[in-house]
Amino acid sequence: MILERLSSKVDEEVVGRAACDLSAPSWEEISRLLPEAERSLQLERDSGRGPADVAANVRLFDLPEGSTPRVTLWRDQSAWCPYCQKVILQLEEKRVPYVVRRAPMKCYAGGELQKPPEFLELSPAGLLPAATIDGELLSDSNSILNAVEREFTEHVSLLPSTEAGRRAFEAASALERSFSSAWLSWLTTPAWLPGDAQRAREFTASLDQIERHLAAMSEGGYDGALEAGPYLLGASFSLADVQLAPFMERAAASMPYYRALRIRTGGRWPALEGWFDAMERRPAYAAIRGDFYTHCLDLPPQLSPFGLSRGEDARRLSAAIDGTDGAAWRLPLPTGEGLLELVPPRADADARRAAAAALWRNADAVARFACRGPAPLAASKLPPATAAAMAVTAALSVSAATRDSPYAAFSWAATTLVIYDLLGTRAPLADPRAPPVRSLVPLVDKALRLTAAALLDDDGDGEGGGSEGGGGSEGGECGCGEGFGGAAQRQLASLDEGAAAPLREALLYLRARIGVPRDMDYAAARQLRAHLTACVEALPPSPPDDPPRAPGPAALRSLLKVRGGTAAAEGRRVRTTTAICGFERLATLPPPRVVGRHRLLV
Ligand SMILES: N[C@@H](CCC(=O)N[C@@H](CS)C(=O)NCC(=O)O)C(=O)O
Repeated sequence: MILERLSSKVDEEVVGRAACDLSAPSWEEISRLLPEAERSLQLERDSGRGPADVAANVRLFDLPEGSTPRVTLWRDQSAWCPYCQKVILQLEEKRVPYVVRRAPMKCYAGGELQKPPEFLELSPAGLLPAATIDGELLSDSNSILNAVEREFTEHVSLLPSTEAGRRAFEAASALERSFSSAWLSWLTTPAWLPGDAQRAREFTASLDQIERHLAAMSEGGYDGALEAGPYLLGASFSLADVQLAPFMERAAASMPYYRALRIRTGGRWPALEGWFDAMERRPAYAAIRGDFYTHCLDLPPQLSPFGLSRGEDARRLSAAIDGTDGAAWRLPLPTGEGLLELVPPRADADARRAAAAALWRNADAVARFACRGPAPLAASKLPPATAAAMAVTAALSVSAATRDSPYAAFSWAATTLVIYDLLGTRAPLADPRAPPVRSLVPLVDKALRLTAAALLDDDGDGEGGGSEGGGGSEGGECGCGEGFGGAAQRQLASLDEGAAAPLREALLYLRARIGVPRDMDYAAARQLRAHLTACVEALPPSPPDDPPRAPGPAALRSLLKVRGGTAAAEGRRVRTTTAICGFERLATLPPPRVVGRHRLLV
C-alpha cells in the first residue's frame, strides 16, 4: 500500500476531478435497459437451474429444491483446465446434479495462491479435477467419467451399447490419445530444435486419421453397423466426444496462433469441421467452450515454463486472434467468410446485451480489476522474496555481461527466469496479486458505464436501447453497436491526459483479460473487446513517445523478446514488463506490434 502510494503514476486529484466531471448513466439506469432474462440470470444461476453456466456454484437439474447432489466437483477457477472441462461436459450432458468447488491451479500464481486446505486434505496431490461421489474421492478425470457412468445409470448413457459401438469407441479413444500427444509435442517443442518438420507431420497425420474416422462415421461406420452421424460414434454423442473436445478445441485455437496451421475454417479437414459444428450445436458444450484468444493465452502457463514461441508465419494469423491486426477487436466487427474463428450463432444485439449485463452484474469487481492495469511497479505485484531473489540474480547477470562473461550472464539471466516461473505470477490473464490503483476506480467505473450504454445502444440515438427501451443514457448520438458518439465521445475526448492515460491503461488491461467462457461467451466477448477499443479510441490521442526511461543492455532486451508473450501495442508506445526483474518501463520497440509483456498476460 505504501509502495503503491509512493510510486503511483496516477495523479489522484486529476483522476478524481475527471471522475466527477464525466457524466454517465447509473448502473441502475443501465439495468433497466437490460432484458429480463439477463437481469434474472444470477438468481437462476444461484437456484441451480437453467442452462449450463461455468459461473454456477451448484447444478440441480431436476433435483427437488433443498436436496444435496451426490457429486461435488473441484475444478479450476478460470475454466482453463481441459480435464475439468471434460467432467463438466459429461455432467451437463447427462444432467447429473453436482456442487462446484473451485481451487486455483499452480500456474495461476506460481504456487503461491494456495489451494483451500479443505481440498488439499481431501486430495493431497492437489491435482484438478477431483470429485467426490457420495463422499468417495476420485482424483483423475477419467476415473470420474467412468464412475459417473457407473453410478448414474438412470441418466442417459454416454457409453456404446453395441459391439460395433464399442469398437468405434476404442478406435476413437486411441485416436484421441495419439492426437493429444502429437499436438502437445509440436506445440511445446521450440521450432528451432531439430525435428520440427517431423513433429508437424505427426500432428497433421493424427488429424488426418481423425478425419478418416469421422468421414467413415458420417456414412455409417463399420459397414453401416452404426447409424451415420457427425460424432466419433456416428449419430450417437458419446464419452469419446467428451474426451476429445477439450483438446481439439485447444488445438484449433493454438495451432493458427503458434504454428500458422488453420484447423477450423481451413477446408482441409471437412469431417472434423462437421464434428465441431455438431458439438457447438449442443447447448452444454456451447456454454463451456473457450475462444481462440483465451486458449492462446491460458495454455502457455499450463504447458511450458518458458512460454510458447511463435514463428514469423504465425504472426499474421495470431494478429487476427489477439486483435493486433487492428481489425478483429475494432468496430464494425469483421463478419463473413474470411473469419478465422466462427462466431456463435447469436444476434449481435443479444451478444451486446450479454456483454453489458456481465459488466452490470460484476460492476464493482470489474472496475477494481481494470484498475490493476496502471498499477505502479510490477515488482510490487511480486511477493517481496521473489522480487528480491530476481533482483539479485538479474544484477549478477548484468554485472557478468559488463565483464564480458556471456556464459555467466546467460546463466544468471536464466536463473532469474526460472525463479520468476517458479515463484512469480505465470497467469497474467488472472494476474491474481496485482494491486488495483484505488483512486482510479470511480473514473474507470464511469467509463465502463458509458461502455455498457454504448453496448445497449440499439437504435443509434445515444439513448441506450435494450429490448425494453427507455432509460436515460447520457451517451452519444451514434449507436447500433457502432461505438461511442456524440456526448459520450465529446466527454471522453476532453479528458485531461493525466486522467486519460491511466484510464486508457485500465481499459486495455481489462480488454486483454476478458476470458471465454469464464466471463461470457465468445459472441459477447468480441463485442465487449471492440467496445472497449472504441472507448479507448474516444480518449484524447496519447502524446508522442516518451524516450525510453531505462534502456537496458541489448542482451537483456533480446532475452525479453524471446521470453515475451504478446500484448496489443497501442500506437508506437509499448509498455513492457521485464521478465528479468519484474520492473515496468516504457520503451519503444520496433516494429510497433512487437511486445513482451509476459507477466501481464495469461
Ligand atoms: N491425469 C489427470 C491430469 C490432471 C492435471 O494435470 N491437472 C492439472 C490442471 S490441467 C493440475 O491440477 N495441475 C496442478 C495445478 O495446476 O495446481 C486427470 O486426467 O485428471
